Amino acid sequence: MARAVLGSLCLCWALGRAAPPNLLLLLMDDMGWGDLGAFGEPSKETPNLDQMASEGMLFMDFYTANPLCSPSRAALLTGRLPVRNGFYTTNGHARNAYTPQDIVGGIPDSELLLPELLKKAGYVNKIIGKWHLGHRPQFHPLKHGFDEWFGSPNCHFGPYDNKAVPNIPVYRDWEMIGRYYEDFKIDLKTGEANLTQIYLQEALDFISRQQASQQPFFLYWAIDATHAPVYASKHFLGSSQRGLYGDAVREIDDSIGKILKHLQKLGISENTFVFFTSDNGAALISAPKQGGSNGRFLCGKQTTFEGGMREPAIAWWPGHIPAGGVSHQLGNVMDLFTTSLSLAGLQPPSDRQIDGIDLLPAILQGKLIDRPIFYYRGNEMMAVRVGLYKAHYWTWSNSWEEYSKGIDFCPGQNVSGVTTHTQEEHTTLPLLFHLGRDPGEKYPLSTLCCYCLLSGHNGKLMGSGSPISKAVIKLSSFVELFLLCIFI
Ligand SMILES: [Ca+2]
Repeated sequence: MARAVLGSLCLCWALGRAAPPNLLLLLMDDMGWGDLGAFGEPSKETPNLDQMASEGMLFMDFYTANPLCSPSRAALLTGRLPVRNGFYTTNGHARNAYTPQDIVGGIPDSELLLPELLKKAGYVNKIIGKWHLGHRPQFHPLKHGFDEWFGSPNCHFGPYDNKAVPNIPVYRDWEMIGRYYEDFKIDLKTGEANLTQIYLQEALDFISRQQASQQPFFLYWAIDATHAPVYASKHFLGSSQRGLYGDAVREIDDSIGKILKHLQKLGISENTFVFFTSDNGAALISAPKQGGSNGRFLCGKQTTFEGGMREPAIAWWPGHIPAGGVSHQLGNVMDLFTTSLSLAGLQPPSDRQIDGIDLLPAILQGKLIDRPIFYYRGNEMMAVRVGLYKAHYWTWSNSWEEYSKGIDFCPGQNVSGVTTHTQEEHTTLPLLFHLGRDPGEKYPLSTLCCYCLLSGHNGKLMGSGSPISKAVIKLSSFVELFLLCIFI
């Protein structure tokens, strides 16, 4: 294999093309848009991430494909919406799908994951941390393109009764090497756990090995210290103004600083494309002790309001990405699939619909690519963003039944008629917001003046083709009509 890779690299050089860059994807778990100093978090406790942003490019309008761990990660690794890659359910309208340990499903064999495709360009692929795309043998990451794994198939929930419900396993490659709470301690009383340090060391070792072997690598660093129950190692406990959650963020920030410095020390920072983001918005249900901040955005994890879907995002590639850039390109975790393939000199698969786009024109040349953002919750497209307009076709936070039990995805953030506890359909007349003037989705634009106009444009609004193209036509038409209403 090494000979084959060297052969392909030599071919690249012979053709005058640079070798493909290493790919390092730093994926946080439940970290919110408002958790970084660079995004305005007041305690300014993320100096390394803030420096990464100042040396690279901040993405202010970057989204996940679903506000929950499993479908978000499936979308990232397949470049496809969860309704295409199978990570949705039909047993409850707008119910987000995920894969706890008592679920038997997982990523279908028919899906092509990013590491499977990167192998064609000679990449060595490693996942460190949380997989969450199924725990049965057929769903193992090494069956889906990864060459190495250190981490777990699930969240670090527990501790469980080791007879009826065993603790979550931790793997090194094919082998289960222990379990959370038993071999990999998490102290729920103090919040102490050494896991981020272990994940950091795994990353440093892998990067060193790949640099020594001169093989391009894809490292998917999917750590989970900011997912409840949040944890930090002893050195970081009590170090944050924000409590235990902030301690976890500080340790992650410190670790990312060490990883980036390691790339520089090895002399490969200019040949390593690094992207930092999160899988979904902060879990306000657990905040402030066990959850983060979504800044001024509405609600959090599980919802399709901005707080559930908009993610902190930073691209870093010294010598290639201009320092200090801020992009308002509408981006999505699915774009990391297509962008990574582009960096590797590969084409996305042509036998299926890919929803991610290549962000390199935005990252390297500052271009703005016109594209919509679809906000899915389970099997339902809840909202669409085009430009600065966001139209909700459905609104829902959670059920009255859940809410009455104290489960609140929007604590302290009730917006009448928006953060509803019944599923409200607005497909005939979407609830429209201008995210530039109203990023918190507090003030729906008046639709009354447009109603008669809309009812006279049913043919145009219905459009044809797929549900998604229909939705875009709907939103575009609606926005046009809305603007028309402003000026008449
Ligand atoms: Ca998550």
